[in-house]
Amino acid sequence: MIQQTLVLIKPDGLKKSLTGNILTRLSETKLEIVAAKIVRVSRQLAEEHYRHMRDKPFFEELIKYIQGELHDRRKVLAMIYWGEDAINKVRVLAGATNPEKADPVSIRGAYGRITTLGVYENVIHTSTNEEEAEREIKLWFNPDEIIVDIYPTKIVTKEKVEIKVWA
Ligand code: IDP
Ligand code: MG
Repeated sequence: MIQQTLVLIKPDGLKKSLTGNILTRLSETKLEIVAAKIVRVSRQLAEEHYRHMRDKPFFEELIKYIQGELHDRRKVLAMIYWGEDAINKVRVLAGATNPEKADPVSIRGAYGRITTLGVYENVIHTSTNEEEAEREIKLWFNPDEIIVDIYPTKIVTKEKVEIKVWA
């Protein structure tokens, strides 16, 4: 089945200069990148992205982590990978959530670590299933940032919207 999945290179991945390595590993999947951007993650976006974790004792640390406050890199690289069986293919390459339990040749197994404060720094996020992928992709991207039509869209007329343009 053709699917799409959200991939984030988290701030620890960027700080450790792993972007090239991770993209090379992901290219083994033969999936296509159909959207990509660098994002400065707001608290609101972080909380919404990790809303399923809000009752965890490490939630506050997790929010700081994805916002880059633990690594002095206030950005993530957000991408959408698209193609046959995309969700599972990327999940397998990423490896288990806990970097110590992840297959040592997976991305998380090779590059992740567990900090003394307890949050798993596992360098990459990837959606778990189709429902999560849809929720996450719609949270991180607008339709016109994606070069293929993946979910239904509609045209709305917005009045008095202020946008920044080149001066
Ligand atoms: P996933 O990223 O593999 O989908 P989730 O359960 O959705 O895993 O958790 C989101 C993120 O929260 C993980 O990637 C990891 O950074 C962190 N995390 C999850 N479970 C734990 C835990 O038990 N201890 C510390 N950090 C965790
Ligand atoms: Mg998850």
